[in-house]
Amino acid sequence: MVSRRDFIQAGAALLTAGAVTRSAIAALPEAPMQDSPKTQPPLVPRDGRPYNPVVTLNGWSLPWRMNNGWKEFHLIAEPVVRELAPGMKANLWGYNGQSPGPTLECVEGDRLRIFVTNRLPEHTTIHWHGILLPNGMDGVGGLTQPQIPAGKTYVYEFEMKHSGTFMYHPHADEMVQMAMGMMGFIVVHPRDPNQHRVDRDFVFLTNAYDITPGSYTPRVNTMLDFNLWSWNSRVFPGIDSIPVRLGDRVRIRIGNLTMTNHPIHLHGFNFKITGTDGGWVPPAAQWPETTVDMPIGSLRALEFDADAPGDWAFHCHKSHHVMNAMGHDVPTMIGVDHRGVAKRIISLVPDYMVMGERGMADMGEMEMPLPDNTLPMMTGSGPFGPLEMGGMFTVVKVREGLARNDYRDPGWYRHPPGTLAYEWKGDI
Ligand SMILES: [Cu+2]
Repeated sequence: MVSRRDFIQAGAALLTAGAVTRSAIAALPEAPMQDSPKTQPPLVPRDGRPYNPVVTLNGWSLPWRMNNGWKEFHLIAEPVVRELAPGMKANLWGYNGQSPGPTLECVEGDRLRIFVTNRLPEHTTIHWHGILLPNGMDGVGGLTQPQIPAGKTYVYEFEMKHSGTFMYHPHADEMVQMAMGMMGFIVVHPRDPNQHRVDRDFVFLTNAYDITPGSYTPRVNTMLDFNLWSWNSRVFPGIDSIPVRLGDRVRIRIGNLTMTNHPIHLHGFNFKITGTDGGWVPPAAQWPETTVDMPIGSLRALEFDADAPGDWAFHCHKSHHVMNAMGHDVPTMIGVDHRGVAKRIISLVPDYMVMGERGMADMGEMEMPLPDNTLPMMTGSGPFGPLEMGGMFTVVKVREGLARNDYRDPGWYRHPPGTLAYEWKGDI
């Protein structure tokens, strides 16, 4: 019944709608699984209405089958192991092999039938955030439907009445299930593929985890003091870059399912907010920005013309959200001269390291011993040395001459002569 991991690994060609076996037609739709945390190529629609697919950052879109005019998806709620970045994995809950779950893509006017199989140890539901639908399909456990018990499958059926950007997540034991990573993206494309058309259309969710250094499972009772701030359950340097062709019109759709706001900042361009989970923003109501503050439980679609080549940082502007676990509790040592003290401590503790008295940049390049399964607080390296980042950070890489559907990392930008900051070698 379930098309397993080899289905996905067979390549992008198989990752298209309608790739189901004959025996599955009479039963539940297949539930494709994904075992890679890397950004997958866009899922080009093979049947149903045509549309221009999105690219899910460090994620994928779920194939479907058409059945008598219904577009059928099959989500499996289940425990998953997600790599947050190379060197750290987490025991999360998610859908179809990953957290977040796969992006569901459909078209305005589509009738959706979504099968949800619960393989969690407790009950769950799915709420379709922002979608206008019959009350009994809204997925609020206890209010609009019975909870889906462990081991059972429920079916949701509704028509997609308007295009836009939406999310899905449980409305059952919500604090635990969202802290464990259960969420996903829904994109409803316009009926006319030329409406709201862009060249590259990226999607991701913000989420956050509190994983004690050296352990694997999030502390689900944490309210505010998370130590891993992630995009699609990945942290820098595990977040893939966003490759863009020079001159492309680019849309990035972001949903916030954390418990705080995120001011997301893009270098090198100004953008406009063209959509929210309430719909498209009319052009007359759009204003230029370089930072969009993401309210909790909301979506923003930002758009810009990628008219400047380069490696442009793209990140949350809360500085603690661009660092990883460890170090939040380190005392501030700037200006403290502890040379004399350090000598005496080293005679007792030979491995003792003094750090922080000139700032904390040393931590970006120092290979500190860390517990297993723990990422450095400030990490990553670029063409000029350590980036000293973590968490919600990646790079929009704008390059001339990329192929239309090429989403591979183009490497680091080579700055033309005369366009790079340089050292003053004269008198000071
Ligand atoms: Cu943030």
